[in-house]
This record gives sequence, structure tokens and C-alpha cells, in this order.
Amino acid sequence: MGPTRIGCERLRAKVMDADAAAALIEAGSTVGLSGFTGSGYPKAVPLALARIIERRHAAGEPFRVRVWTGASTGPELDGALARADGIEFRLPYNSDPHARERINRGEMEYFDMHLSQVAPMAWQGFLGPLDTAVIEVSGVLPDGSLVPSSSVGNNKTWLDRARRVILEVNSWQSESLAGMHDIYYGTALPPHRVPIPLLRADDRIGEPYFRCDPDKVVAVVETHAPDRNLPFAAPDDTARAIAGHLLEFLRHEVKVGRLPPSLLPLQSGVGNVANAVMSGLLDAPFEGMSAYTEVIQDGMLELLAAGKLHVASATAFSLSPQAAERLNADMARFRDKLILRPQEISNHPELVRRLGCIAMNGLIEADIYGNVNSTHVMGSRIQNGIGGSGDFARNAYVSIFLTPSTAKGGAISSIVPQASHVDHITQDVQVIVTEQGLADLRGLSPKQRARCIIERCAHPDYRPALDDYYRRAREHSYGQQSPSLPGEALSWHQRYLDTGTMRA
Ligand code: 0RQ
Repeated sequence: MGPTRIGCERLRAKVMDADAAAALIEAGSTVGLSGFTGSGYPKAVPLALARIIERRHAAGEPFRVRVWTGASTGPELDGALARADGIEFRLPYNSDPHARERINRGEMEYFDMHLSQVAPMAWQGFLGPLDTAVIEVSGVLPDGSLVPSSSVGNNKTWLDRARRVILEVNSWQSESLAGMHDIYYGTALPPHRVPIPLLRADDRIGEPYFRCDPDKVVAVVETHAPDRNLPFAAPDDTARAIAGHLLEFLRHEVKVGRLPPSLLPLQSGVGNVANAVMSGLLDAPFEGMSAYTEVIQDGMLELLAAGKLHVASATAFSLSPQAAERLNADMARFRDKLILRPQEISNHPELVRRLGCIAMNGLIEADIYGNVNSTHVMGSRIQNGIGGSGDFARNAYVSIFLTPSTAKGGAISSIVPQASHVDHITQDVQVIVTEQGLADLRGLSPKQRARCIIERCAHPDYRPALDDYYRRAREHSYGQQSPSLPGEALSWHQRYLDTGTMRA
């Protein structure tokens, strides 16, 4: 570890410890940090900042910052800062439990936004100035350019926009990451926007390194700390059943000529169900597949290793510790097949539409008309955020949502009369899959959708109640395009409250 990773003398002269670097961050300022699903986030400076904040709070002084990231990060960043009550405002996607509690208690402002829009909106300027960027990199080259880490996220934009930059150079990250990234510098705001010259998932259109003005760098901190990524649970019967229905659908679409035998570029959300689908694809008859997605998780590495997938393009790794070790040990085999890009490119709506991605995302609840709630339990309590699901769902060639038919041990149905919050409107939801079956909603009217979703996706324990609701809605609804009884529909959620499973 150490100076060998910092090839630029001017930046070597700025090496200091994390406490000294964190002391440069001012109360009330905006900090843009690297990090995307537990990969490539700074691991020392945010912890040091949290210690400073705690000391200042103990002395009765207010100290909070505005936090911008790529997506979720790790306990050393969101967890530490939220525990210290150091975050006044945060964007975008969060999955940290401490930050979630603060948001749901109303103690922290959270701007949940489409991940593709973060960088363009930062450039538009209404979010305010960015004071400090804190970016993990895996190396610094002699000319001061930066070798990105295990995620790219919004780092290019933070480095460009920030008044000053703090770098963490993490020698735990594999040196073989160098060359894997594709940093596209051609984006601009209208009226100067031009087409992005990416035609296939494996196209490289940018540069392998970040540009960075060494004069803006005020501190360089050396670290040797692992990314935080949790192991995946082995797929259970529910996940396997969901994957089975989906694979049967894809086989059918190939058979009838609506999808090519190599499918179209896959986008897969995070979590165990998505991982089970990837594992299922190992034994499926599709060859030469590609992925144009947001995160690369274990299942995708297996598909690459088996030669079923020829490229995986994303903005971050989201690997279990075992898979990360395997990747590091076997980098030579994988490196030409993996591309990490800025999230404004990995999730770009126009590229998703043009490539024709097959989008597969999770949900909290779907209603009988196919409106999907991905974010708010009971319509008000944030779980994580919309993440990249909207970027992909609206623009996909086929937009698929996957979920167990019940949550909380069967206490609540994931299929409800009316979603208590809507992230994805019915037009953006083409297929819903539960362990019960698959509802292909393409080309169906709302009433046809309702019948299909209740019959194919709802758990048998909840089907009679949904049937009963739908029958009465047909009788008493104000209109008959999407029959509903709004007051009653939302009280459906009372069932969840009554079970006592909702946390305070
Ligand atoms: O809570 O852990 O407290 O029990 O929601 O649910 O079943 O573990 O499923 O991890 O796939 O998450 C939509 C949240 C699903 C996720 C969501 C509770 C459930 C549990 C998690 P507990 P599961 P998953 C690209 C795509 C938006 C972002 C996205 C998500 C917790 O998929 O954040 O798609 N999506 N990004 O108990 C009450 C219900 C519930 C419920 C689930 N109906 N009622 N609670 N839960 N359904 C990737 C990125 O953007 C990074």
C-alpha cells in the first residue's frame, strides 16, 4: 500500500490523514461523494467527518452537511453521518437503515430522483453549488488523472463541479481496474446536447480515467479498506419460481420472434430475486447475451465466466465478498468484458430506449391495474428510493417487475386494489411476475389487466378479497375505464397496520 498508487508528485505532496482532510469540510456545505451500492465510496474521510460532527454537537454547535452521492453507499458513509445527525439533505437513492430512520422521522430531507438525472441536474445549477468532492479512486497517474474505483456513479460530475477535491486512494481496490472504465466527456446541457455515440452495450466512447485539475485537490488520503457488499442468499423456492416464470416468458418471446435468440441487453435490479434470475439464465438456452445495466452482481459474473454473456456494462460492481475476490483473482479473464460508465450514461433513457433493454426490477406493491410502488410503504414511509428503476422501466423494450406475491411473512399482499404511492405508472409496467405466475399486460386495457394480475400474480389467500373488490368497483365506480373505490382501496393497507408488523 502507499505512495506507489499516487504517481503524481504534486498530489503526493498533499497526502494527509483523514482527520486533517475532514477538517477542511465546512458546516452547512455541500459534499459530493463517490459510491454506488456499497462500491467505491470513501471509507475514511466521512467517518472522520462524523467524529468531528459528534464533537461539535457535544459542544452545542450545529454541524450538518448536504450530501450528494451516486446511489446507496456503506455504513462508513451514510451510516456514520446519519448516526451523528450530520446530514441536513441527501440525494439520491439511499438504503442505509440509519439514514432511512432519520428520513422517516422527518429529521433529514431526502430528494429521491432518477439516477440518470443527477449529473444533468447538478449542471443545471438549481441544486446549488458543490463545495467539496470526496472521491475514492484506485490510483493517480503521473499526469494527475485518476484511475476510477469499483464504481463510477457521478464522480466525473463531482470532480468537474466541486470547488475543491479530497481524494481517497484505496489500495485495497484491484490495480487491474485500470482500463475497465469508459468516462464519456461529451455530455452537455441543451441547446448544446449532441447524440451519444453508443450503439452497442460493448462500445467504448470515452476515456479510461477521470480528468482532474490538481490545483483543486486539497487533500489526498491513503486507505486500504474493503467495499461493503453483502453475500447473496441462495435463491429460495419463491425466487426460483419467479425466475422460472420469467425464463419461460423469455423463451416464448424468442420462439414467436419478438426477441432475438441472444435476447436484448439485460438490466437487472439489485437483490436476491434479480440474482436468482441471473443464475437461472445460466441453464437457459440463450447464448451471446449482453447486459446494459446499473450494477454488476454475482450472477452476471457467473454468466460471463460461462461464456453466456459477452459483455456487462454498468456503473458499479455490487458483488458479494467471495465474488469480488474471484474477480480480483481472475481479472485478466473478465476485464475486456466489463465496462463501468458514469451513471448518466449507464442509465441514459435514450440509450436504454435505443438498445432496447429488457428491464427487470423489484417492487413493494403493484395494483390490479399495474401501477407500481417501488419506494413508499403505506404510501408514506420510504424504503430505499426509485434508483434507476424509472430510467429503465419507462424506456425498456419490455419492462418487467418481479416480486413475491406477499410481504412480511404473508401478512400483506404485494398485489393491492390501488397502489398507496405510484412510481411507475401502468403504461411503464408491461409484465409482472410473482411466484404464482406471470401477467403479460402488453396491449391490455385496464379491466383486462385487472383480471390478468389477480388471476396470475396474486397469492391465493388474497385472491377472493381482490375479486370481491373488483366486482364491487365494477358496480359502484364513478367510471368504468379503471373501476375503483378510492376510499376503500387505500384502507386495504390497514391490514398491514393491524398485523403490528410496521415499525415505528
Ligand atoms: O423490508 O427487510 O424490513 O423486512 O421491503 O423487500 O422483499 O427484501 O425485496 O430487496 O428486492 O426490495 C422495491 C424495496 C424491493 C427494491 C424494493 C419490505 C420488505 C423488506 C425489501 P424488511 P424485499 P428487495 C436498479 C433498480 C427501487 C430501486 C430499484 C428497491 C423490504 O427493489 O429499492 O428498483 N427498488 N432499482 O419486507 C410492506 C409491502 C412490501 C414491504 C416489500 N408490500 N409492504 N413492506 N416490503 N414489500 C438498482 C439501483 O437502483 C441501485
